[in-house]
Amino acid sequence: MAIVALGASAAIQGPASAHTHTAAKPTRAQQELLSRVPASAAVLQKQIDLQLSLYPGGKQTSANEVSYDGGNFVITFAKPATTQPSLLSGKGDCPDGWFCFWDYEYYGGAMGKLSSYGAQDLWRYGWSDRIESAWNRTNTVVRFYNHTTGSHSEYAISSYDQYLFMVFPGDYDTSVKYLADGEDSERNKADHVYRCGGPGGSMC
Ligand SMILES: [Ca+2]
Ligand SMILES: [Ca+2]
Repeated sequence: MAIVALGASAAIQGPASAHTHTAAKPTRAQQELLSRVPASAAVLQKQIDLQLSLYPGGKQTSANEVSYDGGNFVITFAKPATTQPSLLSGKGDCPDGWFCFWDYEYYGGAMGKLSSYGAQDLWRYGWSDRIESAWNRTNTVVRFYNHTTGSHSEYAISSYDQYLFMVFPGDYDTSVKYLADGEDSERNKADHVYRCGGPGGSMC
């Protein structure tokens, strides 16, 4: 397995773990339900139930939140609304110290958030090919990658992963990313993220 070097010297690899993608692939209807801005609390709960059945291991922690891996990865579902998803900003849901990403541009729809260093596989939480906006509230760079083909460790970025974009730390224009119409080469593509830094990690 080839490991892509990010920056001057660092090769990035974490604990070995097979990246097998054997779980059932959601149907188009299931995907549509998960990505919808729910019209009612009942639909919201259906989304959460579906999330937990398709991607086991999570726990519902509030009316609109599901938490995985002891809080390592948290999904904040959009609150029930009848307006267009693109008009709903969930930016206020992203806490300091985390990096957050949304299903729609301009922080719309469901939000996922992570704060761990190193590589993470979004697929295992049902977040492949969904991201249209992101905000980095950590203190290090976060990079987003598109998985192309082949399998590799869940906790590494490999030569199979195509770099898409990065978001910088700090409260600047460069710490947010919108993938609007016309940015189809990056939009709804990310499958892996890499947060630079951490003990022994690359600063990229
Ligand atoms: Ca999306
Ligand atoms: Ca992808």
